[in-house]
Amino acid sequence: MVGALIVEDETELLLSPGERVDVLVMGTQNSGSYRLLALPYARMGRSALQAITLMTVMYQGQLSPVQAIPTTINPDAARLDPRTLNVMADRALNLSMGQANGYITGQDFDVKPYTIMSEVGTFELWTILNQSGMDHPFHQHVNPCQVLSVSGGAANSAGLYSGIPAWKDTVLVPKWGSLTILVPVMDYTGMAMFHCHILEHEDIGMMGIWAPDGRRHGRDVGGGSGTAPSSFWASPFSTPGRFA
Ligand SMILES: [Cu+2]
Repeated sequence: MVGALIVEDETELLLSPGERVDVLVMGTQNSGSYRLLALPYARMGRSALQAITLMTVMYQGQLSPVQAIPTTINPDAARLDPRTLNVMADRALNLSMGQANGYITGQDFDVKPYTIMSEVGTFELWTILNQSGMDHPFHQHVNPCQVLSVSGGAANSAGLYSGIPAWKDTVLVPKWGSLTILVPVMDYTGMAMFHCHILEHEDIGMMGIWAPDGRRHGRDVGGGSGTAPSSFWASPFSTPGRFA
């Protein structure tokens, strides 16, 4: 998902559930045994108790002449400028929890799914507000996004993806913070999802439906009605339950 080198000389990287990065590691230490660790992280004030060893790397022998890490991995990767694009909608989605339910803009998926109807060939701005005291990794299917800004969370994490040409489908929304993403709406017929990637939160309702080609059903391109018209459910391409 990442099209360019994002950080250099980092020894830690915050990864939320479902999130992926490509990492290039230089072995410049002395011969020996080195561990890659999953470190404790306090996502809601409590910290996990211990680090987990993900991988142990052993190496020995002479160091080769040190090669520089390339400054560019994919020269075709570019950041998009929303001011130059056909931005059709500017949406705000609120993530919240309460009474053992999860919500997107007040709507529980199991009761009344929050629904976005887009138009293929356009772009949208989505601002996801986290109205809870816990981090939520926001994941949208089908079309990866570019991060425009993040507020809240650790400063080095918040600024990580907002200046580089990375394509992301899962981005952390810090507790009491917000995330703004640029979403290209590509050619896709039928129903996709967006949800918190902490599965317990998705399962209690923090999930919504996204119809990238929903405009032909006649509602919600930019209006943010949050509900799907019956014609959408009647479409042969949009069968409820097809949440792949
Ligand atoms: Cu969550």
